[in-house]
Amino acid sequence: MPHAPLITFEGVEGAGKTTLAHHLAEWLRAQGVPVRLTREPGGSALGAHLRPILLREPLDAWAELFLFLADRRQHTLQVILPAREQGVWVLCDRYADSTLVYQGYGRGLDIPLIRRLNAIATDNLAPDLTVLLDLPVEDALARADAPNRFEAETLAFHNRIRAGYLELARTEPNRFLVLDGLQPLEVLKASLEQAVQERFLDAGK
Ligand code: Z5A
Repeated sequence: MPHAPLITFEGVEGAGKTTLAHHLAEWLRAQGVPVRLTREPGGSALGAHLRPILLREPLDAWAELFLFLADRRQHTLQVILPAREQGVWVLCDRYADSTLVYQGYGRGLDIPLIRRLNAIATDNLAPDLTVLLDLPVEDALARADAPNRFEAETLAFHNRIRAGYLELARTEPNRFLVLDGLQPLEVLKASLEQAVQERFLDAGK
């Protein structure tokens, strides 16, 4: 039996990832699809300890990278892989692409090295679909409900994040679904439902 899909949500802070991930979970459950909604950082028991450190404490860039990777490895092995093996779809608010763009494009750490470390942290697991909500960073940051230490970064930092995501999406057009995050929520929800219907639900009939 093929594994259940892993769908990840990415974008700058305040882009609307959490809102859309929750919507997709509800929409799938209403159709009888079993779903595990999770997030990074913080999706595992270890992650619950790491999340406040990662969002609040001043950290050296490499220390920050290693903590995000530790969170991902534990989350992948304890939560994501077991769910998929049981036929449960996994919807994850941020995953390995966040490390590539924030620690790579944002902090300037070595991107090929981050790819290799991500491969270890994810046990070579790649999302079946990545939903990228793209919009100008000024608009996204104005929406963010729960500010964290990344919000204090310069606009240039957040623009590197946006550009990094768009570059990743260009190199993997089949994996990424890029949505215009400035569109009204109802339009975004309908686009996502249609994409998931066509890519996974109709394909499985
Ligand atoms: N990070 C990292 O550096 N490296 C890594 O490997 C990982 C993460 C995994 C985690 O922050 C931080 O860790 C993150 C990157 C870094 N920081 N930054 N920047 P987080 O998990 O606490 O938060 P977040 O993921 O960055 O963002 P968020 O504030 O939770 O935003 P969001 O989930 O994208 O947006 P939202 O909560 O769904 O929506 C925000 C508000 O906008 C809300 O009131 C919505 O009702 C509203 N909204 C949403 N969509 C729309 C539309 N379309 N129109 C109008 N209003 C909307």
